[in-house]
Amino acid sequence: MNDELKVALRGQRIETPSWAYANSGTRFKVFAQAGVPRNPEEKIADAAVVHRLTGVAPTVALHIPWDRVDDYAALSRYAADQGVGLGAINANVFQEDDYKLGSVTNPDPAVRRKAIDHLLECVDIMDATGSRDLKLWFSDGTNYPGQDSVRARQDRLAEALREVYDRLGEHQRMLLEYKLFEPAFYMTDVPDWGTAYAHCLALGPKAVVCIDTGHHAPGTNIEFIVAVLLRAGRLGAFDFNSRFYADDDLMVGAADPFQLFRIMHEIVSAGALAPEAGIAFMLDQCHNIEPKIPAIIRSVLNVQEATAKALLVDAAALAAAQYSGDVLAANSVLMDAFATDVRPLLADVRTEMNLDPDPVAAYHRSGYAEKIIADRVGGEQAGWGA
Ligand code: PSV
Ligand code: MN
Repeated sequence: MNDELKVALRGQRIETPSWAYANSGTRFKVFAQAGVPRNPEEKIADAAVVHRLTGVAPTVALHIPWDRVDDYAALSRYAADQGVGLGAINANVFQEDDYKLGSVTNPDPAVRRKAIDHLLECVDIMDATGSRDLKLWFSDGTNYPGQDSVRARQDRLAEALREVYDRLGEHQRMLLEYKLFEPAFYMTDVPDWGTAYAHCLALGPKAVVCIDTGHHAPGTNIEFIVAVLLRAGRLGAFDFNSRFYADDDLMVGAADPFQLFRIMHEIVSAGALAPEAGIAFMLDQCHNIEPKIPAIIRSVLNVQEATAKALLVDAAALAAAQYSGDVLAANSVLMDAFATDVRPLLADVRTEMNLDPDPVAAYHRSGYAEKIIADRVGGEQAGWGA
């Protein structure tokens, strides 16, 4: 049993986001940190450090235009030299003045054209980087009742998604991400998993839903959404992070490790953990006040710990308790797994992978933090939005 579990943990893949390595903040203040990357290459170098120390973070997601370069094939080669690959390409149709009233749902056809062209450009980039996934999140929505027609906006969205979907290559996918609110406050055009799922169904099998764990109303049962989308074959990815209040983008597993465990339990029990199952486990976080690289390492470890606990659930005992209607026994099976301290097991897994059992301590000992602070002088630090 332990062997199988260790194989699953060794094979786990967690993608880190380029923007988490850059400066970020709230709308009140960005607190710059020393040594932060100044360009996509330096973000990739930091992601490679996280992978070298954890062994399970072999890809880094890009956000366009924040990570725009002249030669994406060269960027891909640079990443490979560092020991990582380029992952999902995240489109950005939320930061230009033209998008005040929406991007692909904007009432103005010229703005819609501009937004769709950007999404198509992202597919061109995927061709160059070899990325499988195009991640689409739209800030589109309205602030006031009556501001625009809900139905017309859905039509415009469907039309835009269709054009982009038809441009995808055979092995490329569209990840459609939903978000309840923000920046639009009355209505978001893709507010929930049901809306995202309905669009994906209409598009075809290459369109799948991305669950950002921070994008729900408080109290939402996210693991239920996971189960339903898995059953429908339309769960494509996670944007992992933690929230206390809204879209807080804190470290995954920090606010509610039990929720993360419940999510991973649905994944494990559906046999969807291995990369071949096609679920991309990505982080989408901002480290506004804490040092970024150790925070990202900590996040990877938090996902691993939740996964190890989910793998420890005694599936046979759970099924027997469920079948016999033994409510308390069934619940105990889950709670026993959740209460297990899996840190020694994960330390063993790392040792067997020739890694330091404590990646955070190894990072602090490595001198990398001091090196980037000394090296990365001059130039402009990348920030959320650059
Ligand atoms: C939107 O809140 C979001 O979750 C989308 O995934 C964006 O691409 C990302 O955040 C930007 O940090
Ligand atoms: Mn996200």
